[in-house]
Amino acid sequence: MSDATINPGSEMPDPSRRKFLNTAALAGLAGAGLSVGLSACNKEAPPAASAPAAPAPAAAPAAAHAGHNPHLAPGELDTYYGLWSGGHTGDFRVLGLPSGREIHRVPCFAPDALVGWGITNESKAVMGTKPDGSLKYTVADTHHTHASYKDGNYDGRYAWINDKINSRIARIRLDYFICDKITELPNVQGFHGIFPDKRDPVDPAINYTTRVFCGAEFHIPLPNDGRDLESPEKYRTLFSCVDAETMEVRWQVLIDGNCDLAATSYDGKLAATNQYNTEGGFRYEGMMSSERDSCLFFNIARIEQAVKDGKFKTYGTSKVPVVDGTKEANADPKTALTAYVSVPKNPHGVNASPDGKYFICAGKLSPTATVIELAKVLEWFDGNLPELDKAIVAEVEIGLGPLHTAFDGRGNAYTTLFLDSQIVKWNVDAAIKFHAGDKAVQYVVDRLDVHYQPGHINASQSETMFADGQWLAVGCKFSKDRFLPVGPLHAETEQLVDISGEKMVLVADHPVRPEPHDFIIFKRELLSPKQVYNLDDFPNATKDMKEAGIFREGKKVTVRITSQAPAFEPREFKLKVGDEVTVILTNLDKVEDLTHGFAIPKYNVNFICNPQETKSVTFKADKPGVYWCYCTHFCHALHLEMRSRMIVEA
Ligand code: CUK
Repeated sequence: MSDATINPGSEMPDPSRRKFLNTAALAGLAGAGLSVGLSACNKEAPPAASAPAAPAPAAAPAAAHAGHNPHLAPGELDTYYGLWSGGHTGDFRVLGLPSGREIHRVPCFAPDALVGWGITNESKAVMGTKPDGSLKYTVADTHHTHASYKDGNYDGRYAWINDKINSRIARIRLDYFICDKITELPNVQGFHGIFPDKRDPVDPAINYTTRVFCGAEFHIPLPNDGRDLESPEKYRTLFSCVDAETMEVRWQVLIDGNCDLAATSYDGKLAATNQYNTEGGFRYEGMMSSERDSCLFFNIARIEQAVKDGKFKTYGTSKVPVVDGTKEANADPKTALTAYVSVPKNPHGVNASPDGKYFICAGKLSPTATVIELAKVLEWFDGNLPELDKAIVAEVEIGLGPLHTAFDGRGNAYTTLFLDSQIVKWNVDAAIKFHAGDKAVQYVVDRLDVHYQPGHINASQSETMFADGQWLAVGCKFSKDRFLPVGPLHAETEQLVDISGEKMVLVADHPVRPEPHDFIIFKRELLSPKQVYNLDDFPNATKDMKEAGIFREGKKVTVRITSQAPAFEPREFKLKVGDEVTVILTNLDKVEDLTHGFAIPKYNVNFICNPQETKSVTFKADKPGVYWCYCTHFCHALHLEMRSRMIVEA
């Protein structure tokens, strides 16, 4: 077991505050400042006046290096994409960087009035419905978003995002920037960490993502059907593997403790989750009673072999195979499916370094970062490392409340310090040397004040083998005085930092609607989105406006409508009260950016149809009268005249 080591040479902002978090003092964690500091992520404690300390003076803002001006001239395009989670808006956002401009929002888990997500039949089929046809869920809480890989870089196929509230994973197609599949994970609650694999652990030809790993945070009785409510020892969590193509759950692992964030190795062999509640506590005092928790590693090839060999159980109505990854069942390294590396107190965040060598866990309640060498974890699985914790090659103090870590590809790590409201830049190799005993080594390179209480952090290409060390963004949970006041709900600040030099330079503040957590940033060349759909992709398309019209089978009525600026076809259609109506709209316009909307007053219908796209809605004609269906998306000089008269006869 390694003890945290202190770098005497590193500049610490306030040594007395740092002491507060020393292990002995942690018993008194209920102290207001600390519980508030930690609350932004867990949303438990109410913000108190003591929250962020008096704002420290901002780092010189306009001192960007030459060539690193984040401000683009009108018409200039960004050089990076940023894919952002939307938090409890339930959406997925696309930013351009370095400008920080929000370009797009992709609705996933929650309805969206612009797109008609949750209104159209196609989106409802993705979101999931109850037997009466209404949406199964209308709330969500997205935290983490990651994209598919090939050869250690993003390949532009997919992104995935989690919904913590209802344990769902959504896939976003990055050609059209639409959510095309959502899967609800069985027998888990609080699905939080998510990470795609980067290649297959066994087959070298599969050098791209085929699995997505999902960690569940909250422990519950298994199955959670009313049994074992007061038997805490029976509460469990599962780690799940979802197939990247089919989006079906391939397998799950029963574990000790819980899951928080997730990471995967570049060789495809390992996935991991940090664990902050190995105690299985129900309240925070219980969740933080141990001095150390874990970073739990999964041996993917062995797990899949165990599933093949039929060594699994199922729970409740789920048919997903669940293998046993508990400590007791995996004591022998040579057959173990899992390995529990110890990490100080309630760690948060586990991040893979771009050189493929290390996973780094941030301490959260411990002021440390723990560096775990993956080669040594594999050695343990091979029976060649007698003590698993010898895989820890550094455990060094970096500041108060470390949460997430990004990389620049030059050997440096950048970790958010939630309580210190700082980013600390530290050198991984130097930290390893320091930990090994060379106390003269300075591993802390730089510190930067951010505004305020940072959570996630990421750098350009940081989660690939091609980290380019140019830009870094940090999601600050409190923004207080950074923007014009707009009442009690503040925006969050996504701050942009130039990391191309030795010193970090804060270059911009961007307000974002609450509240994104995680994001990735990558070069724009890695994506090639399409701007116009293909009519043939939609089996229900009306390919010619001559095929438009009303088709009746008893009370079931199908209205095939086409749009071509500035007219819908047909220009009017007649229904009878009691009809079950399906309107199928095909946008025949081929011009890029020529989107139409389709709204029906009083019928709660509005959705958009992009060029060459087809969408449908189904409703009951229950109100007699005249209803002007109109185009909601500005399309033409005669946009206001673009209507179709829906007549409902009594
Ligand atoms: S968690 Cu929120 S700041 Cu959900 Cu990724 Cu760490």
